[in-house]
Amino acid sequence: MSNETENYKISRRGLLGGTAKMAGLAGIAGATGAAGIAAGSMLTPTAAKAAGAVEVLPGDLDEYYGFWSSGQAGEVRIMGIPSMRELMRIPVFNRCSATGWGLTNESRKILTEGLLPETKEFLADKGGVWVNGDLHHPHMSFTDGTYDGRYLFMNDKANTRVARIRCDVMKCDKIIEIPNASDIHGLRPQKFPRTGYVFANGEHRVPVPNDGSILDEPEKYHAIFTAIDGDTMEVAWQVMVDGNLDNCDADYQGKYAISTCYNSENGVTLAEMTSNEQDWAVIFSIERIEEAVKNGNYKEINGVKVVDGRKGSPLTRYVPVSNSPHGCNTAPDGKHIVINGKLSPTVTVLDVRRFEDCFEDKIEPRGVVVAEPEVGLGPLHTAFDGDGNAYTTLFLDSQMCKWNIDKAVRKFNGEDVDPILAKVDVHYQPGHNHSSMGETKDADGKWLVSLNKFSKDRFLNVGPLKPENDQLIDISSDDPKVVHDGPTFAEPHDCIIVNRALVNPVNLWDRNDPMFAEAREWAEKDGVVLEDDSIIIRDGNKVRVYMYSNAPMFSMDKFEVNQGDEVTVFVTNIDDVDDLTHGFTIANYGVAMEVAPQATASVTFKADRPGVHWYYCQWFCHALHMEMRGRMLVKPA
Ligand code: RUQ
Ligand code: CUA
Repeated sequence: MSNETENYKISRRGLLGGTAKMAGLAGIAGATGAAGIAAGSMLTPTAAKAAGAVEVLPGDLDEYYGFWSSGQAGEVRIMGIPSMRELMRIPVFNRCSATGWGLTNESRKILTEGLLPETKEFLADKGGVWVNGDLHHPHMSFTDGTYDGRYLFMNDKANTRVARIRCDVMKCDKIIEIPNASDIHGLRPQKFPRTGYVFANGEHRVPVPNDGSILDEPEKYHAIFTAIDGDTMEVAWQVMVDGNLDNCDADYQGKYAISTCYNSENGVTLAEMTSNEQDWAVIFSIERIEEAVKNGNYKEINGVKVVDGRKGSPLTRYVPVSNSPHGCNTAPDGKHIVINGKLSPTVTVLDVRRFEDCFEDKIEPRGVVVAEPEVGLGPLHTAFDGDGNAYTTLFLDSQMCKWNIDKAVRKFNGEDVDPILAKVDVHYQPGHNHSSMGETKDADGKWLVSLNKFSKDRFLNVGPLKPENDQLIDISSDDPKVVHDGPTFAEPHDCIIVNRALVNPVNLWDRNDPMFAEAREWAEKDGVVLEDDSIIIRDGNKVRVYMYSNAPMFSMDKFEVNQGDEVTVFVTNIDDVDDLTHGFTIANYGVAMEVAPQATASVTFKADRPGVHWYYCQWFCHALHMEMRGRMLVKPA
């Protein structure tokens, strides 16, 4: 590294220096401006090779699945790690042109059945489904402290929802809207004994009930912590809290959940929200909450049991930490929880073994703090290896800081040790990071992904909107190294890296899959065999068209309906060959759907445009794929 770079780094620190709080706010206000970048050692491809980068050759399979969120794009992406190849996209809160998510009856059922009545009413003249979502945190279900490959759960900050993906077929199967809360942000599944609960933080405070009668009485605003039953996808209970909940995590004992909590001032403007020197980490006692619910110590609000966990309640403890903490990460040692300072250059380490004493008032809430190392400017999230080390992203410094938990605890106790082990430049402004198996007890310390919000000069210029930059860091040695840059579209907030042995998706759908249970019910009612029949059932002005697909043909090469009919087309893909997906698109009708092998998909539309309309298969399936089509005749009324 040149002296110039060194000097630049020092002057940048000096520039942002002052109080940590000012530095933080400056960074946020200016999106770090010009000062935030340009420092650091750029690792050229050759340098990466020299550093012993791995290569996943064509045809070789990755060792890990990566599950990536996509922020305001609303979907989940599957990556291969360490190749960083994008393998698949799973539409969740977004709509998808390729698969018909949001158009097909199967997806619309999932997108609508969990909405609150008032939301359904609100959406009634807007197409019936939300078209956007803001998906931050995808996390897998756990059994005994490690991933079990059953489900992925994720939040929607934009429209206050929580969704689930089935890992056998890699499709979303449930979406629920969370009542009483506003904007679900932090989300984590219970790690032990199993998931169990999925914990979801309602971030913004809103009046409860939010009926428009209150604006400037912040004392009537509340934030809500929600526990969802991950098996049934129903809200189990909620806790009313003080402050704004940000991120959360669960312990490895099944006793507590922890959330970072800013705005202890309960303010509604930026100045009000940042005036206190300290905010909180809130500890939730699951046992005490369940007890309160069982004993009837709750208020039923909008059909949900809501307990009072505000400051002073026996159900929670508010641990003072520095102003505006952000990430909340439980270490694989099962003992430590790291609260990331954001506006403070420190992280605060809590010891789970002291929580019981804290709830029994044997120690002050602050007594659960066992370390507070200074890691650098803008600590947002922390990941772990299996050797007691932590890796914290530094948003303002554009670095990843590797530090040792045990050394940080010893230093806190007065010993003269330096817990900081290494710093790696990342490009630029990292938010989340994640290590291979790092949020489980099986953290293996091989890979770390840094999800960087800015890519600036790292890729060919694509115009004013730039991709983000997900960097892969080899953490298997004492000298962590960036080995890959991976541009991504908006905005992978978070990801998890799961050993491939734990994820076993199927290749073909099961004909009895619940995903198309309704199609089976209709077929049964109509006396139709989905896999065998090509038939049109007329039922007043409702028309049901049943056909199957078998490369390179639809079983029906034409059908006729009348203008004004409500038409439902069911397509069953009877091919039972890996990778033989068909599609069904009707030209100039806004109809498109994916039909994977052995699946049934259906779509309902109004045939209000007369004429001949070709329907065709939009998934390249065969040498005669272009010929895989037929005609719909809509006879004028
Ligand atoms: S948050 S960049 Cu939505 Cu997970 Cu921290
Ligand atoms: Cu079937 Cu293309």
